[in-house]
Amino acid sequence: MTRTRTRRRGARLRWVAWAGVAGIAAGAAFLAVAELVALLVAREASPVLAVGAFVIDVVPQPLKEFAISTFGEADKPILLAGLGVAVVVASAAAGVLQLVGPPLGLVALGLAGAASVAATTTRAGASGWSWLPAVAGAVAGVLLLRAAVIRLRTWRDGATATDAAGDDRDPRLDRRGFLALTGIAAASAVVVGLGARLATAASSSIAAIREALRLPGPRSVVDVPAGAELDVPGLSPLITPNADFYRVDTALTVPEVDPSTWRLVVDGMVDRPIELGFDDLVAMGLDEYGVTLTCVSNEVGGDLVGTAIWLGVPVRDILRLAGPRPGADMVLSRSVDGFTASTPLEALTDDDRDAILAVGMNGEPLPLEHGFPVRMVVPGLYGYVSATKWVTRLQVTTFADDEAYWTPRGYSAEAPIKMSSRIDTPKPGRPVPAGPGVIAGVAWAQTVGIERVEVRIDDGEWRTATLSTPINADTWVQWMVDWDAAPGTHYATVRAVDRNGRTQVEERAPIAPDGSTGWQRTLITVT
Ligand SMILES: Nc1nc2c(c(=O)[nH]1)N[C@H]1C(S)=C(S)[C@@H](COP(=O)(O)O)O[C@H]1N2
Ligand SMILES: [Mo]
Repeated sequence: MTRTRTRRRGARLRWVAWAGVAGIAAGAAFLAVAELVALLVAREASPVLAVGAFVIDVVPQPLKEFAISTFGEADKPILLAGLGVAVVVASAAAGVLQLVGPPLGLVALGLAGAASVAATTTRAGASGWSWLPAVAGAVAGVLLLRAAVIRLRTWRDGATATDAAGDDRDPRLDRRGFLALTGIAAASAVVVGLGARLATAASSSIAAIREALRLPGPRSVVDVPAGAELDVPGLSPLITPNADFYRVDTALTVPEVDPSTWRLVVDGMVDRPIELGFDDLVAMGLDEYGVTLTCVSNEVGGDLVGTAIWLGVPVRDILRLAGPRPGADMVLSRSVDGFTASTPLEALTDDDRDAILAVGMNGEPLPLEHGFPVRMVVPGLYGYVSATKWVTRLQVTTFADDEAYWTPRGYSAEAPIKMSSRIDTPKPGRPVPAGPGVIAGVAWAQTVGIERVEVRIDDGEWRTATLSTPINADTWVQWMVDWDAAPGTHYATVRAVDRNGRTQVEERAPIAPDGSTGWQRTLITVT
């Protein structure tokens, strides 16, 4: 008796497990068909990546910051792996639902399709066909799940019927049909796997293309003056090595852009829309520019800031070829992945501001994650309104007519970098020995330049720090003060004054909507 019940429960579990397998096969078919259709008609509309990108877009900025600080560069692979697990579990659940309560499994797949369509079509850079991959995938998934579970049910009914005499169907046929169907779905999943593999291979081939790329030497180099770098252990280097340069973007996978097919379109409110290739750009002549890039998400004391020697061509020279029309006041730069930035036209045409299209960074072609092959760099403007990586289009327009990626997400359409200063050493939580020591860090006020940095220990007098000789007004300076560290705990506070005589804002402001303010105050333990 007990044995029979156990066996029956075991048998029931077996059908549930097969239903789960059918669901996973249907999920795989969904993705396989969607990827295939995406490849053919709408490359940007891969549901997995679109849903991942959607998650990135809807996640609030503080959570993004948390992900970046916790997982670092692995934040995106972790998101993808999490999505993968969720897809498998949800697909299996849809299969079981379809077995025990049809058509709930089909409804679940339909809802997944609708969610994918929402993600792919609202994605920046969505084309007119962006809905198709998810719809085709959902249809394939629904048809497969329906057919598989019908076969599973007849297989089950046949196998469990006590009297099969009245049934002329051979349960083995349904079993075979079920396994064949799920097998085909599994084969489709292999197609997706192969596709992913190919994409990976393509990305490494872009890496190889970048490795092989030889940029012409610069016509002019950045003059790094003597005394530009202070020698203090723990102080940020004057030039941030590429490997240590902060990375911030919304790209789930690093876009793969081949310089030989890269085009830059300059259009919108211009007299002559133009199109340039990579060689055309390089042929305009490359010069070096020292610029400190800053992210609007940089908290006071944060590390989303770095200085590089960029190699590039002034944006004004390119805009001049197209001839911006009167009335235009903004350039909407667009990346291959749909990211956009709104930069005041005037900041790009100003002869006194070195806004560039950069192809090189610290003596190398741009690293892939920093925008290979071409990105914008504009001194004095936060990255999200100026530093478009993998840039392919400059649309001359107006702030009234167009808005960029971050504007509807709570950030200002225009955002000059706010002057700030940072203490690099001593670090909080790292006690220093009593006696003579050094407090040092960096300070920036792009386009204006730092005049003075002042440091206060506890409630003492403000003391003027020694500054490194600046490269130019667009790069940060290093600063240091000697101090005689008395045992105990102390607060060090830093503030900067720019060359216009303005003092760094003391009042604390959050990063949204246009950048943080406040003086960094750090706790130092002296033992
Ligand atoms: N295509 C693209 N470009 C982009 C972004 C992005 O999300 N996508 N983020 C911008 C932001 S917010 C910043 S701060 C800088 C960061 O550049 P980095 O990653 O090279 O340091 O890139 C800008 N360019
Ligand atoms: Mo940023």
